[in-house]
Amino acid sequence: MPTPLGLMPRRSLIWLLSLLCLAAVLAPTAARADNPVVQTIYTADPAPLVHDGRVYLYTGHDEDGSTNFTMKDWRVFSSSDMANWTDHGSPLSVETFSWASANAWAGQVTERNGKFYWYVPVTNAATGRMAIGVAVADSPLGPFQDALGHPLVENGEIDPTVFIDDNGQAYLYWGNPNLWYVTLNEDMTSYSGSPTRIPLTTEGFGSRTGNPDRPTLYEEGPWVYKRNGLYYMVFAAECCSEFIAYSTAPGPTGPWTYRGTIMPREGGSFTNHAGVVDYKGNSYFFYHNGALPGGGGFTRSVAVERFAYNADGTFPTITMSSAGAPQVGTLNPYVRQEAETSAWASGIETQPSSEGGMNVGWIENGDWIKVKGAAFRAGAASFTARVSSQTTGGRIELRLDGADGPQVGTCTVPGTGGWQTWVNVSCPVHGAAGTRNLYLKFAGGSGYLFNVNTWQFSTAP
Ligand code: FUB
Repeated sequence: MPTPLGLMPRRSLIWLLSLLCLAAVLAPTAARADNPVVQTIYTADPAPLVHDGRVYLYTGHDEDGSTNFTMKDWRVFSSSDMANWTDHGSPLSVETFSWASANAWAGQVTERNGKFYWYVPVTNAATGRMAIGVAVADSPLGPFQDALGHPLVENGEIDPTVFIDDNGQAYLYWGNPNLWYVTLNEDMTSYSGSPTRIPLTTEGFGSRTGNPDRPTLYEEGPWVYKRNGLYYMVFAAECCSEFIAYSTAPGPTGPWTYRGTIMPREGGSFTNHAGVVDYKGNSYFFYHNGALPGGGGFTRSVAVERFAYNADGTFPTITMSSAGAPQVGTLNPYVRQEAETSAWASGIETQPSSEGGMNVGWIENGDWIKVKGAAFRAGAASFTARVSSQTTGGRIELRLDGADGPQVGTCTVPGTGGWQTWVNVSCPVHGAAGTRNLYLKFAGGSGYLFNVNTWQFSTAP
């Protein structure tokens, strides 16, 4: 029979309490985890861009069941707090390039003079080789159009990264197994001179053993940027499995010096691919792994860690976490929020909405969405959501702190006659105050219940 706590010897009690504390720290905390960033689809090859106060995260998209980099389109997500991410769908696919046939692999977006340029590798249908295309848009969310109608450059190699130096000179780097660059013209869609091969020396890119064809660690996925006058080239190293390493140089074209490992091999995907940005005073390291259920080398997921450079500008070692990056600030529940903005989504999927943007769909009983750090301040009085249902609807339970946490309101969703026939539903809210993690938990009968496009709380008059 267990001994009541009060009767335990003091030493055993301290031991038990320590164990309980340790268990609480080590317990799997699915509800706390915010990595990977996207849970509704598999994503890969992150390319973050900071623009106008938001982080835009461009990714590849591993198809469900992919067994060999089956990738047909690219995706965009954005965040203003590094914890809640909005799904913006797919503004670019292989089909955007009339000359391409397959392989929507790793690219990067940059902005110049109000236009957004997305450099991507795809298979050129005419040659059967990988080529680099460039798409252009007026907004970071697209829609992106093929800027040229043909490849920008083609040599059978992949993974473009684009960098614009302080003097306005832009460079495109790419390559696997080699490493190339060209100097882009100001139009960002043509270049001067010919592609130049960056010497892959062991001083520049470390040494690999056991592969005479590839004597350095450089594998693929370069990411070039400049910080405090130093040029950084972060890259995927030594397949397989890959780790992330980096080199630095005094100029954009070298000479490069190998600086070591940033992220060791881990995470259940034999590739990794990095993107690095500074945002709101912190530095962030994006990468991918196989962390979602069903995840692996061809079903990857993008994740992010916050980090700080060492005082001398070198990278610390960064390891993968399930916690992700800390939230910067809070989310305002009193302005209209997209339902596809979340820190974690369980069970649901997203789709383009007839009202613009995306909506949350394929909702079944028990699915939920976590919105991190909703600042309810003095308290919410009511909740309104824009919903649709081709069936008989269901309920949105408003819960705090966890998917089974305290329930502060319940909104009934009726059938609306169609999955894109939208109506507003409202319900009273009691007990939502302060800054809390909000869970929209979906309940009802069997099958798909309803869709949600937007939601918003209001305070008492
Ligand atoms: O996603 C396809 C390829 O896998 C990318 O182009 C590489 O960087 C590797 O991540």
